[in-house]
Amino acid sequence: MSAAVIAATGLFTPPHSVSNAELVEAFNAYVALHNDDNAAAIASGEVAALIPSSVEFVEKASGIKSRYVMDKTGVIDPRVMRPNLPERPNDEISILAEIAVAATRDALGRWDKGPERIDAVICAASNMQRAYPAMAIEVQQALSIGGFGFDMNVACSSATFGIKTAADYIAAGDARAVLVVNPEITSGHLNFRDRDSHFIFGDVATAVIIEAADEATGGWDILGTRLKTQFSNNIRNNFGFLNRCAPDGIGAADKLFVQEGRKVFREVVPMVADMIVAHAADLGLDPTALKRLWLHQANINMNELIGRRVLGREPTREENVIILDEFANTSSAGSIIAFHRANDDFASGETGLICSFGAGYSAGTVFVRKR
Ligand code: CO8
Repeated sequence: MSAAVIAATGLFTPPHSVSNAELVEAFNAYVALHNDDNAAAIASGEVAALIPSSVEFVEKASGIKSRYVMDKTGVIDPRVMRPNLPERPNDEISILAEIAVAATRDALGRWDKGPERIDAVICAASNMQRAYPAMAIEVQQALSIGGFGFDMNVACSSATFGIKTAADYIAAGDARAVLVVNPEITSGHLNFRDRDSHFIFGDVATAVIIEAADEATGGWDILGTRLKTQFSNNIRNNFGFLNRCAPDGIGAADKLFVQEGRKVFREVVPMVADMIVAHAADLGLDPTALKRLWLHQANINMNELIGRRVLGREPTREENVIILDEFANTSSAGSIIAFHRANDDFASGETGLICSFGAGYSAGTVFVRKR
């Protein structure tokens, strides 16, 4: 049985950044168009008037200031309100696999070995390009990686579930190194016409190479991994292959992301904080002695609360890394971006925590120690 190491990480950042001001301007232009088009029905009470969004609310409620998207033109056009991403022919790599490959190339540039040393690819993300063939196999093909690949979806927790799966393959002797990619084009399933959530998400891709400890030079020892799920209806997306079979017809809104944000906040914070503290105790680690938390990036107030409960003090920005101000919620990739961006200053023996949480509910903890 071989212990596993996080050997390298990589990041792909999409070409377009959208500020809160730009997003809110587009939303409010859409609201004005809707209210004008439906003036008579609104006056008679048949249709409810839409209410504008506000930059101040978005920043105060979430901490988000901007987000990256794969296509900005459609997102900020009040008559479109979704990214323009043309379909590709079957002989071209899919857009999600393409950004996963870009993040992987970044990770490979930070690793002392090549793709021929990777024996498995896991694409762990909250939305897949299609049912099959798997994106992971496209990535394998694009980078000439041997072995096997498959896709898995645990919403925002996909990356930590993927890292645990990879570490288990290594422990079982099934692979020398495993690539976990997290391509997230969340703008494809975000309802930019919904005032409650139009600002929440952003696009990105991350990659993590997990390697057998006895083959690795440097990197991060994985001290322990733990996963948890608990059913909740508070974050849903009902898009699926059976939609077209519903005899009564279907509404479109619930085939995009929907949530009860307040309930999620209230229920997930204690669940995750308790999980982290219990997992640390089982590993013989003092959570208050962790040098850094790389938490899932959904909401700054959530991260500050979890940080306080875990570290037992008001964490500094250095201890509790925030990247959601720039990236928004990038689903599975958030904690990996935070880790990727803020780990250079660790000395050998220092410990930290990668932690994700989200729909399901689901949560994953990965404690790491610099080698
Ligand atoms: N502008 C101005 N005012 C607004 C706006 C807006 N845009 N939106 C709401 N308001 C108003 C409301 O009308 C309400 O007014 P009133 O008090 O008069 O009724 C007031 O602001 C407060 O509204 P809320 O209670 O909804 O606001 P909150 O303070 O709770 O903040 C948040 C909303 C930011 C959504 C917050 O609840 C939150 O972040 N919760 C946690 C969410 C979370 O972590 N979700 C995890 C989801 S990620 C996941 O796992 C899914 C993966 C799939 C991703 C891919 C799909 C795209």
